[in-house]
Amino acid sequence: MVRLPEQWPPVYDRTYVPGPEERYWNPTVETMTQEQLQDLVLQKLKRQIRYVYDHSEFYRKKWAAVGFEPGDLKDFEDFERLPFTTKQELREDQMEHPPYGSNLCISHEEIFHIHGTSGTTGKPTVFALSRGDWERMAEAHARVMWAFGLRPSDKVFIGSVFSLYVGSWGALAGVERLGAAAFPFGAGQPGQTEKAVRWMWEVKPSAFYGTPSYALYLAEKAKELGIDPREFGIRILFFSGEPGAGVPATRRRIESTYGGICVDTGSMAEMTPWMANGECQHRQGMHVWQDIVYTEVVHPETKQRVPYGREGVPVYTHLERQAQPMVRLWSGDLTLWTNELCPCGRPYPRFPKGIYGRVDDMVVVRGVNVYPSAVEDVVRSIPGLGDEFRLVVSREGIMDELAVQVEMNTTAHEDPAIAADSLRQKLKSVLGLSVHVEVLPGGTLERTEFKARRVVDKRRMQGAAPEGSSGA
Ligand code: 8LE
Repeated sequence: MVRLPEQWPPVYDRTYVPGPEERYWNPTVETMTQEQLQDLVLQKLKRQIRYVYDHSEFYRKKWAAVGFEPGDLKDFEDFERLPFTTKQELREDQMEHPPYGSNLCISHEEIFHIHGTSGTTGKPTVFALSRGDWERMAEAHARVMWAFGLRPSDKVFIGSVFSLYVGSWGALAGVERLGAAAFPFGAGQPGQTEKAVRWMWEVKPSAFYGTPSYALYLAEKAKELGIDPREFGIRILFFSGEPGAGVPATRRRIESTYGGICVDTGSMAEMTPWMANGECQHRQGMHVWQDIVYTEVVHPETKQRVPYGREGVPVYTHLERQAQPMVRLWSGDLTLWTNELCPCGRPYPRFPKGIYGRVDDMVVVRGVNVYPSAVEDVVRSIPGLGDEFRLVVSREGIMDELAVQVEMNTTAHEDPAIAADSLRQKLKSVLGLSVHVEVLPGGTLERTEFKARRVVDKRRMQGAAPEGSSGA
């Protein structure tokens, strides 16, 4: 039986940093067997659930509907009786009980940080954190960052939007806790990408955090300014926010462009700043750091946990959060999980193919489910093609048509017709669909400093109901 510290939530020694040669930040947990880990997770889960029950009106109400009380929680199956929580539900609750909702488990005086979403997909959601939450999430970030190779000697350029993007704040707190130098540069202001290139060239950061789309755009800008991104000297680029770092062809492009390793991390803003998912330096897919955030992968329809080796929707539960804990938060994403051990030896399950994307981003064309990330993998595996692309879905008569718009790489010498042909054939074999390919000159499609939106579904504009799916 693994012994948990007496306190819940745990209190970590803020001054502790392992020696640079140490493999693990928290060897006690990271070298457990899978059985020991399960045991630890269950103990933490019981305490988190008891805490939530005692402090959150939101969950007490939800759980009363299924007749659940914390004493009922003996094993993971008991836990699976609890209803899911959706983003929509949290939003509605915050509208009814502004601004934090009825899931605020601490007093207003105890709030240490307030964050929120930018509200691109609806009304913004507010997140409150206690001081202890902030410290624990910084610790969690530092632990995952250590696993992918970040050390106190590193200089980390944070090239993502601050203000309402929690990912940037989590990265900053983690870098500070780990003892590396943080350069919280941000992104998204007019002219900032050009400035980023100049600052990076000047300061020579050894690590970069942002979105994969932005890293590719930044590299393009650097080349326009006559700078080879390899000259920045970056050895680790880590990402969250969208698929990309887990898409093999994108990973290869980022690595060959910058000369550093590309690392995938990330879950959802509601879960972060805790880093729930993140790769180690072996980069065999994101580890699901179960003792930080308990993650289940469940079948989108039956809503039952799927066995390892199967695909499903990640569902997240905090294990160390006081202010606004999430219990069984439905992500609406799709992934595949495995518990085959990674060469790093950590006991955590993994998402070996990353997170494919939101179920909402998936388009159904002639009965085939198409994720933009699958198209991305094909586009970026063709050398003559640029990094940017769009999926345009329309309806011709009663038939759905998928067109993929791509750009020629500005420095490529390939014949556009040959590149288009090769793309058409590869898409056909990967998606099982005939796709119309449109090759555009380099620089035609809009770039993003944040997360890319690459699907244009004209069926919606045409008033036809697309075959599609939605999350819970
Ligand atoms: C594939 C986790 C964070 C703060 O970086 C973030 O982007 O949170 P946000 O804005 O709530 O967006 C969450 C969504 O981004 C997820 O549901 C998923 O669709 C996508 N996402 C985040 N990280 C990844 C990702 N998709 N791979 C990732 N590594």
